[in-house]
Amino acid sequence: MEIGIVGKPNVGKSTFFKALTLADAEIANFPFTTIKANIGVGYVRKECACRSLSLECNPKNSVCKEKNRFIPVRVIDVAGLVPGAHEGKGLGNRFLDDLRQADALIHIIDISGRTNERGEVTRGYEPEKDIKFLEEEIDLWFYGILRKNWGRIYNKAKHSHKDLIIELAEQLSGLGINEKQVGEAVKMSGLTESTEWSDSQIKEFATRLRNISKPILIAANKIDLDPGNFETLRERYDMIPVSAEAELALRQAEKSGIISYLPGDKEFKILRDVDERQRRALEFIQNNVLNKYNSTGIQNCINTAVFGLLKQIVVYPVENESKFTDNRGNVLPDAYILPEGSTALDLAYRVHTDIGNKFIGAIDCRTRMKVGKEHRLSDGDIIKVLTGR
Ligand SMILES: Nc1nc2c(ncn2[C@@H]2O[C@H](COP(=O)(O)OP(=O)(O)O)[C@@H](O)[C@H]2O)c(=O)[nH]1
Ligand SMILES: [Mg+2]
Repeated sequence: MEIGIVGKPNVGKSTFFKALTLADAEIANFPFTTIKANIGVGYVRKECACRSLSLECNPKNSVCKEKNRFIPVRVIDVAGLVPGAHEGKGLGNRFLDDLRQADALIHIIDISGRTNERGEVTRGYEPEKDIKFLEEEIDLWFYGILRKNWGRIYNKAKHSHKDLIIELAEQLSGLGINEKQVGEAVKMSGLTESTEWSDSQIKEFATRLRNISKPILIAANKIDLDPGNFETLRERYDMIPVSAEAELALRQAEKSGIISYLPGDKEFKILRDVDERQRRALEFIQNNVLNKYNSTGIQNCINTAVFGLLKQIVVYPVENESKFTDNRGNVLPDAYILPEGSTALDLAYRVHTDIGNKFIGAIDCRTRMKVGKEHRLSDGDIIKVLTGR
C-alpha cells in the first residue's frame, strides 16, 4: 500500500513527509524544491493487542511504544503540482507518473492562505481553490487517458459489457486500478448496460473512478499560522487540521532526547533543560497546536487515509495460539494491514504463498474457536493459520 502526498509547491509537502518519515526530504521556501519523488516509510498507529491481553510484545515487522503499535506504510512525496499539469505544465508529467501507484492521496493545502497558486508567498489566497483544482487535474488526467484509448477500448469491447469492464481495467492497470474498481465506477455512473458512451459520460466515469481508486484526504496545513479559513471551510469539506512544522519539531526534539512524545499524542514531556528559544517554541506548539486541535494532525492524516479512506484493518498472525507467539517465542511479532472483509485464507496468503496453499483452517486466538477459510477477519484479530501437507 502506498500513500501519496500531493499539492502545489510550498504548502508543506516535504515537511509533512519528513515529519512522517523523518527522512531527509529537502525543505526550502521556493517552488519545485522536490524535483525527484521521495519514497519513505510512515507509520499508522493503533492500540496494540498487547494492551488488552496485558502482555509484553516483541514486535518484528512493526514497532510498539507504550502499548501502541506503529505499522509501516509506504509514503511518497510527490513533486509539486500546478494548474495544467495534465497537459504537462510545471512538473506535470512527472507528478502524474509518481501518482500512478498511490492507493490514496493526502492533499496538503496551506490553510493560512499564504501561498498563491504558483507556490509563492502571499496573503489572503483562498485555499478552497486548491481543493478544487487538484481534484480537477487528476480527473482530467484520468479523462485524458480514457479519451486517448477510447477507440481501441470500444472496438475490443463493443459486443459485450463484461468485456468493456475487462478492457477498461486493462487499459487503466498502469494507474493501479483493478476490475472491481472499474465495475463500481461504471455502476455509479449508471453506464451498466451501454458500451456507447458520450464524451460527457466518459468524463463522469473518469471522476467516479478517480474517487474510488485515488480517494483524497485534505490536510489543512500551517494551521498554526491562521485557523480562520479552516473554520469557514470545515463545514463544506472533510479536513484535518495540521501543523507539519510542529510535528517535525516534536519528532526531532524527541529524537534528540529533549522530550518524550508519541506521534498522535496531544502532549509531550520535557525531559531535560532547554534554552529559552526551545522552551518558547515548545510552548507555542503546546498552546497553539496541541491544545487547540488535540494533536499536530499528521498521525491523524495517515491513520484516516489507511483506516478511513482505504478501509483497512490490522491483524496479528501467530503460531502459538495460547502464547500469541511465533515459533521463536516472540509475542505478537507481526501486525498486518489488510482490507476490511479479508478472510482467514487471505491472511494466510499474505503471510506466505506456501501457507496459503497449505491452508486447512485457522484459530481465532482470542476466542480459541476454529474458523474456516471464508471466515472474515475483524480489526485486532489474532490468528493462527493451520496448514496441512
Ligand atoms: N508555519 C508553518 N510553516 C510550515 C508548515 N509546514 C511547512 N511550512 C513551511 O512552508 C515552507 C514550504 O515547505 P515545504 O515542505 O518545502 O513545501 P513543499 O514545496 O510543499 O514540499 C517551508 O518554509 C516550511 O518550513 C506548518 O505546518 N506551519
Ligand atoms: Mg517539497
